[in-house]
Amino acid sequence: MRDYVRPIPISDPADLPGALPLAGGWARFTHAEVLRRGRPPEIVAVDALSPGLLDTLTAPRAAIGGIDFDRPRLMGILNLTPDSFSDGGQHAVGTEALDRARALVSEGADILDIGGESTRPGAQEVPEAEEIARVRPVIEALAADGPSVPLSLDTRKSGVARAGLAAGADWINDVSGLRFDPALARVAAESGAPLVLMHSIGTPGTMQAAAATAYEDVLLDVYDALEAAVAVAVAAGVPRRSIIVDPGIGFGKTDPQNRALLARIGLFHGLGLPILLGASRKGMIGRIAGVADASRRGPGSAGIGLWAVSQGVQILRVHDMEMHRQAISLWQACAAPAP
Ligand code: HH2
Repeated sequence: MRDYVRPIPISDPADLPGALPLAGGWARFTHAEVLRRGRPPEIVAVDALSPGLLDTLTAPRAAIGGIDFDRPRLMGILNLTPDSFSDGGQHAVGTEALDRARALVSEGADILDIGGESTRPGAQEVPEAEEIARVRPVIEALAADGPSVPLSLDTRKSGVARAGLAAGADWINDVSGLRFDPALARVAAESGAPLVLMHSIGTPGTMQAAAATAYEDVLLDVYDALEAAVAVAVAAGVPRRSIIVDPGIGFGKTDPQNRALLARIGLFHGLGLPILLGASRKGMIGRIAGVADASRRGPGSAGIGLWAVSQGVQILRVHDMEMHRQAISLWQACAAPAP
């Protein structure tokens, strides 16, 4: 039976004997939790782990497209959709979208994520030509005259990715983890674009109904699925060092399943790649914190964001940029006080 090893991150300033850096970043670990299907977790000290695994868990993650991971990074969401769950229709018009992009970067965005198809639960697929028509003008304008941060294109479709990259997009963000359109891997390979592989099941239309029965152990199943998606991308020619993984909060997961993933999100450091988390304004925050209006879920989103940073997660995909930038900068100032 396979062992899954989760480093137990520490953000305390104490000089703990034997503590190792987690993914070369701001958190450290002295112990790990060994998880096995159907068995209780076992806690082991780092010296019980194999040298190869320790290398994977401790090595600094390679910089991707000019972004290094010695500090937490923020990806600002720019939805060019009339129907996104939290900000639908607000930024769909050209100049408004550009203003919003500039505001996100001035408030702290390291990367912009541009999307022309809502993937909220129940959303309908957008035809490729329409998705291209939504994203291309904004990408062209941002590439020509926008803030100088990488532009990520949130799409499941190889045709949209190809058009977006030609217009000036830098990264591809695929919420289907290469399940929707396997040709997307070749587009990433040929262009050299960094590729975010997110875990999801089914389609936005079917995923929530499937969640209840989809997993034997949600954490370990999502880990296996992301590992397999990374292998598919690498086999298609995408360099491993340009892949980012994301457990896909809310994509075919119930609230208890989302919480199981968030609680032990550090397990994904075992893949040896940067981790991205997109929990911003999602339904779970509304249900747990009692906030029906998605646009008012910034504080709950930042709460999850700080938890993720404490677990060594490298990139947060967020709507409320200023709130996250402030929260993270103060978290860091407390965790690593000036000498
Ligand atoms: N979530 C959404 C869209 N894209 N990409 C990644 N990598 N991770 C995520 O969690 C993720 C994502 C859904 O959120 P949003 O863009 O705000 O809404 P919508 O899909 O309705 O446009």
